[in-house]
Parts: sequence; C-alpha cells; structure tokens
Amino acid sequence: MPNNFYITTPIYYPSAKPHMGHAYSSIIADFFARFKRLQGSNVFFLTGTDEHGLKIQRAAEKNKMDPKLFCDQISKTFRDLSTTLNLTNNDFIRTTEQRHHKSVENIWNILEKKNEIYLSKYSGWYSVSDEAYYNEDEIETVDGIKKSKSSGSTVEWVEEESFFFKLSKWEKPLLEFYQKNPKFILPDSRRNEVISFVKSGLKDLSVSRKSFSWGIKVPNNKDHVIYVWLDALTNYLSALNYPDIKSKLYQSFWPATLHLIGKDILRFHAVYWPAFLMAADIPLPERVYGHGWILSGEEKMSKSKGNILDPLEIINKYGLDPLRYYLIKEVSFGNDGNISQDKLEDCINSDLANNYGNLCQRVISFTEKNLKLSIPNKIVFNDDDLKILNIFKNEHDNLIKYIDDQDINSYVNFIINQLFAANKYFNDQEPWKKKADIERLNTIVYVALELIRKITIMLNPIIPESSNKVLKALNLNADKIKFDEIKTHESLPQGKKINKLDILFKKIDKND
Ligand code: ME8
Repeated sequence: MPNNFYITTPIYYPSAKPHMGHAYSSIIADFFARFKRLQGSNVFFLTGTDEHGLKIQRAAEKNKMDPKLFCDQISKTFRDLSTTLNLTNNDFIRTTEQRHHKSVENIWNILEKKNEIYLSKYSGWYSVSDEAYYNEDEIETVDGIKKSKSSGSTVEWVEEESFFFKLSKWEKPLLEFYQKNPKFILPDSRRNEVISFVKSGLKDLSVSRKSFSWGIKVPNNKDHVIYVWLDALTNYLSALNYPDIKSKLYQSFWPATLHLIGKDILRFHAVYWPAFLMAADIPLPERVYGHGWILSGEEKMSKSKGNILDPLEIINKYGLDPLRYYLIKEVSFGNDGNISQDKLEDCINSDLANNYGNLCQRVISFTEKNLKLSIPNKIVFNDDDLKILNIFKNEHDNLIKYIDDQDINSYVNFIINQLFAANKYFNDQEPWKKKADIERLNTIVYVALELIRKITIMLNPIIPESSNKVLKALNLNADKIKFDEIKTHESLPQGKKINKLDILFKKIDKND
C-alpha cells in the first residue's frame, strides 16, 4: 500500500570534513529510504548541513575564512559524500539558504506571538563543540578544565542578555506525549533516558545569543542571533516548503515519519524539538531513533578526538557496497559498535564473497554449463523445494515489521540464514548428479535462481550496486522490483535467457 514516508538524517556541522560516523547515519537512513520505496511507499529522504553558530564561526576564523565561504567549501564535501555513498536523498538542505531563513523566522514569530518567548539574561555553562547549555550538575572538572560529563567537551561560562523559550511549561505535556506514544523515542533505553531527564525538571531554554553574529537574526531584535539548535531543527520543515503549509511537499510529508539521529543529539530531538513544535502548534514527528556510536577503540569516533576513519579511503580500498553492508550488519543497531578494517575484511570474505557471491556465481555458472544460460522450464517442485521457497512468503510480514521497528539486525540475520540455507540446498540437492533426470535438474536450478532473486531483492537497499548487477544477470529490471515479490516462486520467466555474472566481491587475502 503506497503511503508517505519522510526520513531525515541529522544535518551535519561543516566544521570539518565528514567521517565514518556521518557516513554511518546517512547509510542507515538510505537503507530505510530504499526499503520503503521497494515496498511501494512515497519517500522523501532529507540530509544536509547545519551551518550557523559559534562552532562554525570559530572554525572559519581558525581557517581565516569568511564563514559562508568556509561553509560552502565543507558543505560540498558532505554533498559529495552523499553521492559517493550512493544515497537516494531527495534534497540536501543548507541552513544558510534563504528558504531556511524564512522558515526559522516564521517559527520564531509564531513562538513570540504565542508568548512562548521572553527576554532575560543567561548565566551558565555552554559547550561550543556541542552547541549546548549544561546545568551545574552536568559538568565535571578534569585536569582543572570544566567539561560536560556526557560528551566530554569543554564548557565555557556565558553571561549575556538572551531570549528564553518557556520550556518548563512543556514538561507535563511532553511526559504525557511520551506516555501516549510509546514508540516516539526508540530504542527503549533512550526513551527511558529522556523521560528521566524531563522528569528531573525542565528549565526555560536560552534561544538566542548576543555575543556573536553568525546566525539568523531574531526578527525584532537584530542584536541577537537565534540559538543554532532552534535554527537547525527547523530544517526538517524548511525542506518541505514550510511555512507554505498548503504546499504538496508539506501536505504529503509532514509530520516526519522518522528522524534518524545519533544518541549524542537525543535531547535536542526528543525534548526541545517536540516542545518547540507543540508551542508553535505544529504536529509532532512520529519517531526519533537515536542510534549508537561508531567507536574507534573504546572511544567515540569524532572530529574533535581526531580518531576518525575516513570513509573515502575505505571505499577506495574495498568498494562502497562492502562498507554499506559491513556498517549495516556489524553494528548492533541502537548500540555502540567497534569497527575495524580487519573485521571489515572478514565480513567481505565470509558474507559477501563466500556466501552471497559464491551462491550467485556457482548457480549461474551451473546454468551456463548445463542449460546454456536458459531459465529452466518443465519444473515440478517437491517438498524440499517448497519448504525453502515458502520461508520468504511466511516471513514476509515479519520482515516488514522488523523494518518498521528499525530492527535492522533481525532483517540482516534473516538474509544471512537464507544464504546459508540456499547454498546448503544446492549442495544437498547435487544437481550435477541429476543429469539423467532433467526435470529434477531443471527444478533444482530454477529453485536456486528463485532463491537468488528473492535474496537479491532483500539485499537491494543494503548493497544496491551489487544487487543491481545480479538483477541484471537475471534479466530483471532493478527499477521495477518490489519487496512483495519475495513471496512468489515463479517470477523468473521460464525459457528466457539469463546473463553471465562477473565476480561480485573479490576475496581478500589476509596474509597480504
Ligand atoms: O550534531 N558514530 O552535527 P554533527 C555514529 N549539526 N554516528 C556519528 C558519530 C559516531 N562516532 N559521529 C557523528 C550535529 N555521528 C548537529 C545536528 S540536526 C538538526 C543538527 C552522526 O556534525 C550521528 O548521527 O556533530 C550524530 O548524531 C551526528 O553525526 C552529529 O553530527
């Protein structure tokens, strides 16, 4: 059933070039976007860059550049990465764009008109790296330096006139909302974290800064720039033509289906964002999913820690699909995950080369040698055949549920199990010994090709390029495939030709 599905990644700070953590969020979002399209949904997938605030201003100063020119340069590296990662994003938003300024000013004016904002003075701790205010109890002193306990970033003391958003007023409505919408924040551990933070009491939030200028000006007081998080979060609306709420994009895609973010920015998305929206009388998104961190050793991979793995280097060395597969499979989704080149190589060898690649190669070569690359006809399924083919039909609804619950690992495990099962089927059925029984030989090959077709459809959102090669070998049109087609057993046109397939994944010699 076609329905609308709006998925977003965080908009990344162009303070330095993108790293594996950014690639991770974007690849996962792309996986969901591709899957939902495969299912027939009307998908809008948004990513982009978050370009205002002190963090960016300082990064530009450090590089002796005008902030806008600095952002132009680095934002482009994020845009280019989207292409390199084969993302199917429908838009790439930059917060320095006019359409976004208009949208943020509009939200600000609504909040002001509704009396949700007042002028006062802020004195407290601020982390420029996180662009976040911290309470005294969220700070610790390490080697004489005040740091945020949660992120470890250095904080500085700020005292200045500031506009405040009446966040405290939304404490109860937020708790009621979480209660009524138990899947608004996932995974559950993050939901509990947010609920206890809100229960511990919300203070009004400073939503403007006066001591620097790189941002969107407060409409009626040009001495202030709007707090970068109020600015940034609004991007999710700006890309849908907000404030033109009659526009087709807004009508089709708001409220967002899924904001996919890292757990570091949960508070902004699961507390501040719904509070801003409630206050402005705008419907709330359906879900915020806070995934875990990609770790390097025991630490979060991050620009400021300098322990980054460059996605471009990895892609140049191993190819894109292996990286996409590895990140989607290897990290237990929702939790932190350690990644390494060594484990990536193991994953390429075991799952991609030995399991999927081998299945495709041996079945297609067998078809070439014994059936001149024709899809066999005169087939009669026996119980063994139906058993293995039916698993997909029987599990179809569960597989969709996994995706709708963001349970990526169960989805991938199913694929891996079916790859083992399909290889085992081909071994156990020994078609090479059935040359005297052509009907049985034909049927085994047909079943094996059907299994490849089903698994290849399932793999399409994960490794699109390789999956498309296999679909092409089977003479199927990659643009026309649908997820539901994993349920059928006789989709391959009997008697038609298939094509030879080049090696899909090269095995890596680990002794090199
Ligand atoms: O926070 N592991 O931008 P940002 C996994 N501009 N994911 C990681 C990661 C890691 N080691 N490091 C980064 C911002 N990420 C704001 C967002 S949204 C309205 C504004 C991913 O450049 C993860 O999704 O610091 C994280 O939430 C995001 O990048 C932070 O990117």
